[in-house]
Amino acid sequence: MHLQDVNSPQDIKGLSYPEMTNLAAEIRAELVTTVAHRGGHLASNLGVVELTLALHRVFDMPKDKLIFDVGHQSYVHKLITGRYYRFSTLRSFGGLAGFPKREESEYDLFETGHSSTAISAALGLARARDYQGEKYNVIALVGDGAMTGGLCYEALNDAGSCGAKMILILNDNEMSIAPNVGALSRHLTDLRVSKGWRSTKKVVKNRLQRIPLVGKRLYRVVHWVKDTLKSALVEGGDGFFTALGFHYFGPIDGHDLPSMEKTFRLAKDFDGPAVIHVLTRKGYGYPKAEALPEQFHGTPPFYVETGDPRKASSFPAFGTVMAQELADMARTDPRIVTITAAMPGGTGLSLFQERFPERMLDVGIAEEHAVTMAAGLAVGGMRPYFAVYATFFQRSYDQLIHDVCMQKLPVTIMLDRAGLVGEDGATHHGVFDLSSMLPVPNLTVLAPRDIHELRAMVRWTGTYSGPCAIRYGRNAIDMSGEYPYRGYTHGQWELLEDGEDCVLLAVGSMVAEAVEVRRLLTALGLQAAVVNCSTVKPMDEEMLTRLAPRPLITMEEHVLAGGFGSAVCAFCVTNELPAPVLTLGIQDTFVQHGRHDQLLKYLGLQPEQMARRVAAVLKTKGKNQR
Ligand SMILES: Cc1ncc(C[n+]2csc(CCOP(=O)(O)OP(=O)(O)O)c2C)c(N)n1
Repeated sequence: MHLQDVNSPQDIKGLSYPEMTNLAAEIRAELVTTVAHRGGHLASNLGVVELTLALHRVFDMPKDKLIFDVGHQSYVHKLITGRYYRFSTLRSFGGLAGFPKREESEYDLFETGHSSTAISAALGLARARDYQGEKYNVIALVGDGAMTGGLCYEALNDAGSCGAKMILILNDNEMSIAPNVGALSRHLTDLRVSKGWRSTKKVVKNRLQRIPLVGKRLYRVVHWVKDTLKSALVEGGDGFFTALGFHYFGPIDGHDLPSMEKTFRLAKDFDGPAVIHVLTRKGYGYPKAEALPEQFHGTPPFYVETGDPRKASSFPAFGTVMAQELADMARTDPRIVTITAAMPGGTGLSLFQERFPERMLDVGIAEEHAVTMAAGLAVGGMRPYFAVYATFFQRSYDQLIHDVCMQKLPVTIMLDRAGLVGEDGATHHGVFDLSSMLPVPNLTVLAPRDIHELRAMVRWTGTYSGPCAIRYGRNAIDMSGEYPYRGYTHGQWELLEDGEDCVLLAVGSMVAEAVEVRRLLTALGLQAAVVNCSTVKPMDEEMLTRLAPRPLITMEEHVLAGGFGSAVCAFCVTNELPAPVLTLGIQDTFVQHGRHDQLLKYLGLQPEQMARRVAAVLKTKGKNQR
């Protein structure tokens, strides 16, 4: 049986273990080839090959329900649930998603992308099953990194006390994206140590007992030392989960199919909440990923032979610039401290960490905690900067309002990956931040046009004593060739180009697009002004009032509802100015995955499309048409 013959999990249930070993090797080869071509989450998937196969052999999906936490490790599951032939389209526009998708398959029961949701969702399902008198198993597959998220503990607390039958598979590879952090991670290490002792025990027992005469006595002494040491090291062993009302199985080797299957069967028969602690190795089977699991957690397309990315980025990304600037400021300002929620590399903060290891705090996947903890730091006299992807910051909304802004605390949020992120898709686009932040009193909201403006804004925050958020996108932008940056003045927009026929009011990444739209409009005989609206809140009301008599067009890589365009409309209506003739942004829809430029095109936000719409609206409104 080869991978291409596997149409459903039924096809692998009867295979022998040697056949399964071959299948696992074919799956790994397919993972490496496809991700090398498309980019994606490689190391995590390589680590769960045997684990996923064991789950599908012991349980009866889709009758039994499997929920992936985060969902980035669902590629193996996709390959054996009828999607092998579409797997080469992974993460491409119109192709398979990189995360579970209900519309893709009945085996993708619950959509994920953000971390730490699976135990809650599984408990909900288990309760629904019990309310409806049905019989099936519910399994949540959760990584040790995801277990740093607070939602997991709310769910464990509830599940352990309600006693519903459900299985939590804890996939422990000692890594989040970066090495895992926190007290639970230490506890899991203790459990691993206890396992080490258990296998050592077997070896020691066999070897010592083979020594004539003294062997048995010596073994008893060693055994006593071992147990004493073990209890000192493990301090209650599996106590954490059992204290919460879960039955604990493990730890077991997540690359040993037979022992996993044996344990899964035991757990299947257990009537109540159970946790199975499975040890896996991230990147297993592809030496480059095993050696560099962080780099291969989420990788751009790469060369299989060398592991090198196919395309090198040409100048520093926004996150790098942010981290460098903060590190420079931190030399003279000892109050500056940075925070990441398990993303030191992605946010750029690892650069800050290199220079100030004591002043970079990795709190785990705990965005809510990060913000409230930042508020505490600020009250204590520090200047915290929390660098976080816009999509994950959605988690911290109440903390932003209640803990930071109400108290006017000097906490700065560096919102990375704002706008469309591309291949990671709907769960990861950062397109709701302005709508949520603009209504919050006391909060300053900024969006730089390029890396130079970001640098200036970061520097400015050092002089500011209130809450501030700075949003920037994934792709680095440098406009200094055509528009050298002249410096940041808080509350003032930047008029980059003037023009009589209309005014393009653009935010962040859209400023460079607006320049392009202007060029296209010029070719149509229309003169457009271009404004870099870098302070989204407060707006430059004076400039807006001055420009409003001309037809206004707003441009943002963000949903239209409640975003920048809405704010401009509201200002104009309130101040009896003519409202914008066109607001360009994302309609009321969840945008799927694909290349950034493809998504912009799909949404009608490419410069040519925007220029056509602007020209059309100016024509129909009959305003300033030459
Ligand atoms: C709320 C949230 N914050 C951050 C992330 C980014 N993220 C994706 S996977 C991951 C690490 C997950 O580690 P783990 O659960 O152990 O899975 P592994 O990749 O190690 O198998 C992080 C931090 C996320 N998906 N959701």
